[in-house]
Amino acid sequence: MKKQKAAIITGITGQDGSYLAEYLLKKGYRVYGMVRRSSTETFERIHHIVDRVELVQADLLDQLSIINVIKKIRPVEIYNLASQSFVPTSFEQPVLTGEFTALGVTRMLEAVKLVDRKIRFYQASSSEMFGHAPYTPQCLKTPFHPRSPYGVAKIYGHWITINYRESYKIFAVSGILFNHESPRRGKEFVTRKISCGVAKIKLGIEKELRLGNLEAKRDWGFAGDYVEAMWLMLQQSQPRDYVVATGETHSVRDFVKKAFSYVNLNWKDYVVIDPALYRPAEVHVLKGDPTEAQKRLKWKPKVDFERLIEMMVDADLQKVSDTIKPTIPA
Ligand code: NAP
Ligand code: F7E
Repeated sequence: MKKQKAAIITGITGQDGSYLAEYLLKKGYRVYGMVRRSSTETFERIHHIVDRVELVQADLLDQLSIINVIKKIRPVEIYNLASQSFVPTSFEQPVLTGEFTALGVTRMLEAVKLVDRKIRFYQASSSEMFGHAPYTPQCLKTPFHPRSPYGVAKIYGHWITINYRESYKIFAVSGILFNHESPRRGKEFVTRKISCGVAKIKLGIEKELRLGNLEAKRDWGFAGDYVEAMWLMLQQSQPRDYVVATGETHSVRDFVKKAFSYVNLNWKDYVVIDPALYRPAEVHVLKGDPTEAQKRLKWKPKVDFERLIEMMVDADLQKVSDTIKPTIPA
């Protein structure tokens, strides 16, 4: 009988980790999720699969805990998705962001180097590394110009991954993923903030939605599609980095307009611009060139911009209406 492959996902409790865990379970992997200790459980996104994955405790800040987990599990693949991923927090906590998002990657790679150099390693790089990009669309050749401590930390993670590949012949690759969203997106990110806000306004719980810069443009895809690209990158014969994107860009204003009009509301009646939500340095336009991923990985996003918005608004309408349902006495 063929032995089941084991994979470790760091950040399994996050948006991408939850979709990737589902994807790898379907592929027949034994899935191990690395979780940090917390006083309350953060398993909301994986509650439906928690009995089919194994959770192991370690922290990106603690080298020995990572080595011990990898030694115990001996995975064939590691997906390093854990990080401090919210850009505004990186301005408030730049040092901690560097510890998690930059040095955390070195700790993971050092553990791979020490325990088993045959383990295949995926690093979650980001379009935020392009930041103030000199041209559009962005591809692997585009120079980096990050605009936040988060973007800077991700560049460190990106290059240390390449460095371990070149220095120690580890199959270590970076996926430079452009923004990807879903009903499981954290509520502080703009798309989910909008879908939650629209649902609450539609259901009469809130009267306004406060937002920052509506002119920023992003290349938004669906997280469920993007985890497939992560897996495909680790199945190739040669390690190589990829840009993963839809190749389309839309402004925050477009997203807002479509989300409100989907529930027959006019966004202008509800959106309030709050200058406090502007960033010290903004990334104005991002649009990725997914040609190489399409050609070599045969990867293509399935969910388009409109469908993504509808999916997120529908899910939040359902969640919000569940919370306001009157309780029927027994
Ligand atoms: P997310 O929802 O914010 O999840 C982050 C995960 O990291 C959570 O599971 C969190 O665990 C874990 N984590 C944070 N600090 C940790 C530590 N010290 N030790 C162990 N685990 C820790 O992020 P996401 O959207 O799924 O993104 C996944 C990865 O892709 C991140 O590295 C992100 O920077 C990167 N990325 C995301 C996008 C995007 O558009 N979503 C695009 C490009 C790159 P807790 O539950 O304990 O907080
Ligand atoms: O902001 C503008 C804001 O926080 C998008 C992370 O997953 O993707 C994400 O980073 C845009 C920015 O995502 C609000 O100024 C306006 O221009 O949803 P976001 P992000 O910063 O692009 C990359 C690829 C990652 O790697 C990151 O981990 O929207 N915006 N008004 C707002 N943004 C927020 N959050 N809240 C607002 O009220």
